[in-house]
Amino acid sequence: MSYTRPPGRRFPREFLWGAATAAYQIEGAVAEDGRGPSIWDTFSRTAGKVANGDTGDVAADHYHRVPQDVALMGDLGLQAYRFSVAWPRIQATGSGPANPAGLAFYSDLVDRLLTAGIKPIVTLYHWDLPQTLQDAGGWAARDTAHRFADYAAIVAAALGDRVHLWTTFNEPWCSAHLGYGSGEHAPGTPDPARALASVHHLNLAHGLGARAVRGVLGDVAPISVTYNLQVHQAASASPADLAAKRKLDVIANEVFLGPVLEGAYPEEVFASTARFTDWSFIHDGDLADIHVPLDVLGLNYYNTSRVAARREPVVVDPRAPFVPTTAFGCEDVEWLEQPGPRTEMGWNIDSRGLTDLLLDLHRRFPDLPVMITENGAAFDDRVAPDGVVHDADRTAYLYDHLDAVGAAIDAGADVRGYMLWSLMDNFEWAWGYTRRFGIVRVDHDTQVRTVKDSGRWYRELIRSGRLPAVLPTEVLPAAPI
Ligand code: PNW
Repeated sequence: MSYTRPPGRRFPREFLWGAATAAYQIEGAVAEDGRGPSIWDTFSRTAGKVANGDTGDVAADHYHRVPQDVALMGDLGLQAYRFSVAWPRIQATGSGPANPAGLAFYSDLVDRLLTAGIKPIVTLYHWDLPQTLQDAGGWAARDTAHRFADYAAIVAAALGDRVHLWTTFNEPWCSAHLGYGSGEHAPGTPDPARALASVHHLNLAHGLGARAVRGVLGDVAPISVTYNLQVHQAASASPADLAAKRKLDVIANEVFLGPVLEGAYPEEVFASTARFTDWSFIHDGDLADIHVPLDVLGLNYYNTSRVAARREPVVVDPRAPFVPTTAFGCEDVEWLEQPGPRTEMGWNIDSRGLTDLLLDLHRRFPDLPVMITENGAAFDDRVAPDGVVHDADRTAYLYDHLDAVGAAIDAGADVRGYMLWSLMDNFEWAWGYTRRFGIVRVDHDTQVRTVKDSGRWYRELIRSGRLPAVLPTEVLPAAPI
């Protein structure tokens, strides 16, 4: 008798299955127990910045619901939970002595997770900069990097070896490029010179923060950083379109990957941004500080984009006012419409892009394991009369992307885990509460949590460790009637 392996993908035994959130998006309780204001409190209270004027004042009220939320994670069978620590809970103004109530909140959360058999994955910075530090220049000011290192040491000392994996930063691209480029995120003031200074100071803060954590916990402390690497697909293989892709890769990805993983900025970026800055904020010794060995690279993946060189020559008047954009110095590049289906964010769905990205990273950094620290989708969830959310489109998105992760693993990529975005519906930044990413529905009026169909499907996947060869028809999107 021969044994036939069941079709589908079996993930490695040690593969870590989890879900992710971020402090400002779920906690609420923004003025409790000594928390100071952050740039997102300020931004969300500024008219016109967030849909419906929504704020994180209450969010999913997680601050008051830790026991039940951890129980929910246990019910879902999560093996890991990725959350962020709110800096303004630890230091209300971003410097000075630690606030014991803030530390106690996260220490209690970590203990409860461990008791439930869930590994804590801690992000030190998920965008909620103390407002006092913003008033002193924010990430455009070098001092903020030193303040971050002090804060990182405080949290490391308090949570210590109970943490499975430390992440210094979540998506510094968003802090610099959305915060000071497009202005869609806090602080929301487009200024390319400050954006590029922020890029460098975020890199510096990563290096100093990683060193601070290891200074407290020893070199054994596992450290990562999370990037939302942008996948730019060239519209053709012409030299002009490939050059356009490279130019965007440099300004979006290489300005982080280069210094952090290779110890140098890509040379091209100095020329493409010369109009905005001379990069004199890079001091002697900074690159050595930034380039610390990492244990894991965190990757957030949602979609791809399609790019080309503009056909007509572009003449830029250096005295013209800055047009808000995240692609500094890329006026000669154009974005094309991606074909295919989209999520409620308007983002295209392209799971193949994830396999390709993981394999590219594996070829380039063969010794650096990767963790998917976010992946998921917003859809227009409808609640059935029985209270259930039949979110087959979300399940299909998750299925396709996990299949893409499995394909990359089978082809040799070292992927250690998958943190689904998100555990629960939450404050989706500039979109407020109008976009839902959760596998658990949160009623934003009553705070009642309801596991969606996708959550039940994910629990079964975790239990079996195996992705079936085809998505069972009962969880496929219902055909339009
Ligand atoms: C990430 N973009 O944000 C964040 O890490 C999460 O906090 C967030 O909720 C999630 O993705 C879904 O949006 C992003 O404009 C926000 O390209 C905006 C962009 C990318 C990522």
